[in-house]
Amino acid sequence: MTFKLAVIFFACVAMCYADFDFAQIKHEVTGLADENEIDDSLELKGTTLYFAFYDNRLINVFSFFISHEQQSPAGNFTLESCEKGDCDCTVYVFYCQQDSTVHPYQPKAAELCSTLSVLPGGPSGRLASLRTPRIDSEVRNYITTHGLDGSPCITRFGFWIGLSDGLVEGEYVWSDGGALCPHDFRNWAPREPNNNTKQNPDGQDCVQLWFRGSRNGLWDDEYCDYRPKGIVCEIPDPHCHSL
Ligand SMILES: [Ca+2]
Ligand SMILES: [Ca+2]
Repeated sequence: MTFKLAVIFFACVAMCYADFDFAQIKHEVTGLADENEIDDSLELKGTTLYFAFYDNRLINVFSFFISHEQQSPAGNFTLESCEKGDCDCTVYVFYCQQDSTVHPYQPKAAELCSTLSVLPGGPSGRLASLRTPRIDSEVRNYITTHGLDGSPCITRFGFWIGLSDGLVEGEYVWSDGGALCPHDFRNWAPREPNNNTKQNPDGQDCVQLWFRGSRNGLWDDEYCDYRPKGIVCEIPDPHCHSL
């Protein structure tokens, strides 16, 4: 905690200098950082520290972000659905916040999901489609009951899910290709989706489970490449294997 406060303090100090050479400032934790400090802050393992230089002199760390070449999941659970005796399963896989340097954020999240499968060669994953109240509440409950809804898992208030209106504004499509039809289940936060254009004239086309203030995972349309997010993937598992 003390270290975090120090980071915030030096972030403010760093912002006062105009002549940073940003080409010099990225180093892995295992590089320049003091090993004793890292051992005292286990939550920082696997993160990237950013160091600020002025006149070729290291003045201090000014920020840090979660950084993984290939993130490890923060958890998963399986939902079984049965109809007339036939059952299949979907595995929901959760990732904490993306590396802030990996752009564009939501497409990269979709790409990560597509690398997943329950068995080699089996159906591949995608960003999660929360089509029913049951799926939506189970996913949101998993996030909150496992403490993934805030720091250190996420610091930018949300998790990408597989819903977007990137092709036609206002026409939302799930990652499996199905449309969100007028009478389908939806769980938008109050006054969302609003296609806010404040940060990008193209608006907001990528949906997140929003964990800011009292939203508690209600849906929000977000800029697709403005803030890194946690990720909820789904993997079809027709034969209900266990991971
Ligand atoms: Ca939109
Ligand atoms: Ca919005």
